[in-house]
Amino acid sequence: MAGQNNQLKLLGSFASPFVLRVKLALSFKGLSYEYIEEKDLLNNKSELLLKSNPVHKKVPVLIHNGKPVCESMIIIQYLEEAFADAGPSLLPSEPHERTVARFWASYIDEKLFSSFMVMIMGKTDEEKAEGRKQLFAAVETLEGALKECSKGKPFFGGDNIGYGDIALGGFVAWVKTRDLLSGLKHFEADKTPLLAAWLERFGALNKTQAVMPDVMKLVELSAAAVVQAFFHLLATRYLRDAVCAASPAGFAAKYIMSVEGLSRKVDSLVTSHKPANKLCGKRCGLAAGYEPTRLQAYSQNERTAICFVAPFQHTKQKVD
Ligand SMILES: N[C@@H](CCC(=O)N[C@@H](CS)C(=O)NCC(=O)O)C(=O)O
Repeated sequence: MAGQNNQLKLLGSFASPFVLRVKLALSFKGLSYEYIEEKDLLNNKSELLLKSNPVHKKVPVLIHNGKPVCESMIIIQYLEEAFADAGPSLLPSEPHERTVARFWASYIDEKLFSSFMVMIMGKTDEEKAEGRKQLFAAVETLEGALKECSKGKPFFGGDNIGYGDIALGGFVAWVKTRDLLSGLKHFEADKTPLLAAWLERFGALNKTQAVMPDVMKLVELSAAAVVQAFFHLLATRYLRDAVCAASPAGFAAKYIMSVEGLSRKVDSLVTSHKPANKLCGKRCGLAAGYEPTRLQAYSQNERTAICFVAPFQHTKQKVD
């Protein structure tokens, strides 16, 4: 445990896979720390973050006795060295095996994460499709890596969690979120059986569950981003008036729109509700408290419709 002379603080953001890596490592090593959430990472970084990571201005930052350490995998290496006696060792002691573990961790960032980002943030549908293709290719390569590193044992680190498990483990919550949103399995049991089993096994560990973010919160965050992007498309100048709140119940449900003038752009906003599931057309507004099972926003001008159907899927279609 970090004692009085070993004060640890972690600057983070709950949805960040990189922050999750550090939380996982601290959890497996049994180190206690103070967690400080960046409240508005994208628009208003805290003084402490700017001071602690002036180069990248990103989380995670680990502050050990006042000294900051930045970059998730560098933080893991630091924890290994500074707290060598705490918990299991995450890096193998044999130099070549150590290097192999570092190689795959860097592959996860360079190939897996970058193609994942293209898949969700790509500017065009083609770009996103290319991202998805590259992601699935990277996952297949990683299946081979797991086979090589684990040597038939459950984890990249063998019998215990290791450096590769932490590197990939940061993404577990987002893999599950994307599975829910897309209806796809990113680690498929028939194509990448080792990774599919790893995902379940890793996610089920107590020390993982202790720090894993709530997947439903990530789903809601994603759905809120989709809705915002859509309304940005439709009504850029009204975006600041559109408030999108997500339901804790599951489907990103309660859209409270105080959107004056949106009717000029969105011609109909149609919802159907539980339990009667009856269609009730509403112009430009959903009252707080609804739990829509289906939400459709339709724009004559843009000739597009976006449709959110519980649970968690959305489709965007051209309309005639
Ligand atoms: N390579 C970095 C990536 C860290 C990173 O991208 N952090 C994001 C949160 S997921 C961030 O702080 N973004 C703020 C920004 O881009 O301004 C690491 O491994 O720590």
